Amino acid sequence: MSGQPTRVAADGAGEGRVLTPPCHGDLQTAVPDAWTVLVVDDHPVARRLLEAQLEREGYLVITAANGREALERLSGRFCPLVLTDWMMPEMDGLELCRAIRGREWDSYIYLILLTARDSLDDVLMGLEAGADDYLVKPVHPMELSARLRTGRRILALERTLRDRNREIARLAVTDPLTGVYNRRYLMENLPRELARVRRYGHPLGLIMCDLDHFKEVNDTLGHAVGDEVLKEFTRRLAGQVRQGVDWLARCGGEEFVLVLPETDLAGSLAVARRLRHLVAATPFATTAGPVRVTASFGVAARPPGEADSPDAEALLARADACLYQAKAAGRNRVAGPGGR
Ligand code: GH3
Ligand code: MG
Ligand code: MG
Repeated sequence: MSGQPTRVAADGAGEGRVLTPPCHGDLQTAVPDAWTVLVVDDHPVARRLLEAQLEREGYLVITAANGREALERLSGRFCPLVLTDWMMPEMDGLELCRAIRGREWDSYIYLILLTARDSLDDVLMGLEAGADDYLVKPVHPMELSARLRTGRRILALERTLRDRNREIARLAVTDPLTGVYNRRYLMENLPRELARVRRYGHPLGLIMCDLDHFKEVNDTLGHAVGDEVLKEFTRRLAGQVRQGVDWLARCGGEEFVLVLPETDLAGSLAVARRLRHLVAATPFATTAGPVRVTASFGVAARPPGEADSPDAEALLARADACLYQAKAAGRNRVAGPGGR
């Protein structure tokens, strides 16, 4: 492994990989993926020595001459490891520790105080201020190296936990079969979307759709093929929505809701007609061969302005009533308010 820094991910560590500590006696081994260290010291010589050592070990090093400068650097570029002196003008290392702990960051910042102050009181005060580790100057390069490695181990662990929590949160609002949002997400987020558009007097469209005679697909071709049809159905729908604006939720077995913020009734009806065509026009490719599928669509919208402000339940009920009309009128069609 070369001592040169490798590519750095946005948060300063190597693409979310978990770092494994090197084996014993290997303390000078280069950092596997470049991690960024912010070195804070008011003494230019001390700063340069630390910088040289850490760069030799493969770290990407950023420097600052006091706490205030360090905070500036951190707000410009997130840095997971901070190695700071205590005694500095303008803002000392203790204040820096407190300031860092008092803010929200992208992820955890591992803080090491490196200072000439060596009394027990100092150590306790430093750790109390939020430092994760406390080193007394002069520190042996091998010890500094090992302490930073401890920091990386903790940061890697924190990152793994954060990724898992994110994944759990994502799974809690996702339908496992189709990958679109589930009913829980719909019921939590539709009121939020409605509150937002109401505040600005904007419209919001809702399309409820249901596959026609889907039970027959299951009965004749089997449940697994039915699943394939459901997946292809959501793929076709999802391919038509505006990325990052519209969203699709599965709210029942073969029933889906498409939420179209900033879209009025006419626009929502146009989208529904396009989707109906997109489903009916081309058979679905399945492992049992091509299957002809149609779906029915019920459309409702919150109009722009203040006049009509249905809540989520009311809007869903309107779309559902229209869907029922589309089914009753023969399926494979779109129905809106007033039979449009
Ligand atoms: P309609 O045109 O009136 O909507 O008729 P339909 O047959 O589509 O509606 P019905 O409500 O009678 O049947 C829905 C079927 O959807 C029955 C159920 O087994 C099936 N279904 C629900 N969830 C799933 C699923 O996850 N996978 C599969 N393969 N089938 C499902
Ligand atoms: Mg100093
Ligand atoms: Mg159905």
